[in-house]
Amino acid sequence: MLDNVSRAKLEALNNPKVMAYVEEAIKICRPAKVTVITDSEEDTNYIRELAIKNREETPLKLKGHTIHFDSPKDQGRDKQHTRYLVSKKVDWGLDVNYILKDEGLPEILSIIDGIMEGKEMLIAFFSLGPTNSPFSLRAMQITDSAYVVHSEKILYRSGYEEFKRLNGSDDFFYFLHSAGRLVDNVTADIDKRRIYIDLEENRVYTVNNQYAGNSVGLKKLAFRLAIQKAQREGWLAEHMFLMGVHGKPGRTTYFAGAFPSACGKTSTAMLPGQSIVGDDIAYFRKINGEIRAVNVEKGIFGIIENVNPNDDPLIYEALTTPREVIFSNVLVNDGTPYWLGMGKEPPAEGINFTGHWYKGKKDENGKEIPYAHKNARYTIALEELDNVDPNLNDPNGVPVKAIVYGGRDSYTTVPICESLSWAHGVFMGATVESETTAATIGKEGVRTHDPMANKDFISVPLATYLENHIKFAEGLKEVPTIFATNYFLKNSEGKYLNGKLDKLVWILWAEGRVNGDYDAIETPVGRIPKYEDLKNLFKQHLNADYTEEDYNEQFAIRIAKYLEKMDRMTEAFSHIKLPAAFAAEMENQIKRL
Ligand code: SPV
Ligand code: MN
Repeated sequence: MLDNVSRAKLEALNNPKVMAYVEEAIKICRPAKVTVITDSEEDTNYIRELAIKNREETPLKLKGHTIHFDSPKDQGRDKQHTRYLVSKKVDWGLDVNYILKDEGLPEILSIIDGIMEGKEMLIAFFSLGPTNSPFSLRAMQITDSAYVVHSEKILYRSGYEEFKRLNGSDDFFYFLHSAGRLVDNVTADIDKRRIYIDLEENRVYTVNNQYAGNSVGLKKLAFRLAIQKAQREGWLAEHMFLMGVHGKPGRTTYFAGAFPSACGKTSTAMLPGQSIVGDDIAYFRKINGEIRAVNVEKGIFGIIENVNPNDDPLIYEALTTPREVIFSNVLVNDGTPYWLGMGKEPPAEGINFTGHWYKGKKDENGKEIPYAHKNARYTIALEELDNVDPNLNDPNGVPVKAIVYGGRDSYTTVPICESLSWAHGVFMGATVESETTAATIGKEGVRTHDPMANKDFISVPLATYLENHIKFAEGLKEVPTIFATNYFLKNSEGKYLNGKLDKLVWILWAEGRVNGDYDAIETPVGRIPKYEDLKNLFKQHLNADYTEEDYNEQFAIRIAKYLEKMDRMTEAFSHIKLPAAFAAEMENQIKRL
């Protein structure tokens, strides 16, 4: 089963724990064949070709483009079946989905028993973060899906050599995945989909799924393990983009930003004229009195809806020219992908996530099926983009000068606001609210409280997590400035008050603030821009007239709404013992209002 080539590749790692995991996985999953993937181009090509041979991916017309479909029932993160495997009951002050090991382990082991019969097991190694870096962690992925390894080859740095550097250490994450029984190339036994995360052993089992948010171990599954490790070791793992903001020629100010899914995170990191380091997950450490951060990934698994030449010209260009891209759950007609909001009429039929699709096709509930899924995505390496930041792979990361927290709030918070202090900024981040979107399975548009846009992933008690954030600024020579944004403010008639590119102005204003270019107005909720500065930025960067009426409507402090929000927050935090510094921020905010 394990042929001589693969055995030799494993033995070269000289790592007993790797060997033990592999032997155990083979014993339980019983694959027909086992292949070890190293960092070589030859091995990456093997994966690209296997994904096509297996029919997990189909080539499209443009060179390097492929399409992958997930089951209609596997189009987002499955929160209900994503659970922590724990030895004893947990109470983290969050809505935590867990299962006791006594029950969960036998269940998952019985589901994966023989699950790879007749299939090929792939064993691949990755680095979470740049290679040769003090920030980075190592991960081993075992899966029967070439699509999963292909996605990981695009999204993460290969880490076979990093495992060699580990020198036998057991300090790595381990992910065991199986897409399970496939019918028409998609997972058939969705009712047995399970995603079990063992924080005590740093290992994850995920089965009967293909959607990358469920299957790709290195994304949100590794992220949960990293949050706990960070907590223990005094650094931060965050659901954040990293970008270089260039407010003046020759000036780069690095920003990090946390936004719930589908709240403008990628499009902020991709703003015209700026440079992208990462769009989803970052690790932060204090080095010589400053905060530095790396992108855990080197690619984007992005929402494709509304990527069009006007709103996201850079991504649109990348997705419509030859290069390596995996499209998922879009419509394909004659080898060409079509997605929602691309600014082009789709054809009346084609292949989509429901098989053959035609205009007017209905699902089992009689609801019309859209031609592409709302959570359809693209997977692309950052190096494929012209705006990639030159320091993407710097092992020492980039210096972070500002952190932005963004929610989706129709009626309350102003478009941009600077915190009064680091602790006040942590408070701003911890009180992010957002209306739910298609990135998770379930009802859309429900208002949820989403601390640091991280509620789905925080794997430690919320109070400890907040305390870790507050403490992180201790001993710094220069403390980053924290801002809160809201791109989704509406007027009383329910119309959005801002255009999609207005966020460029908010971010450039924040960059100017960090560099001492602008004064600000102090309000009960933080510091807001002065009208004149925004007017100039709108003119200079968007060639738009920003009127005083616009400003007054957008930056009015809606006191009654803010107080309602504070009531919701008081309730949300009522069941946990808040760190004193955080509780004080909350109290003072209410007093000021
Ligand atoms: C998100 O939903 O926050 C994503 C995509 O970044 S997923 O991989 O599904 O987590
Ligand atoms: Mn995300």
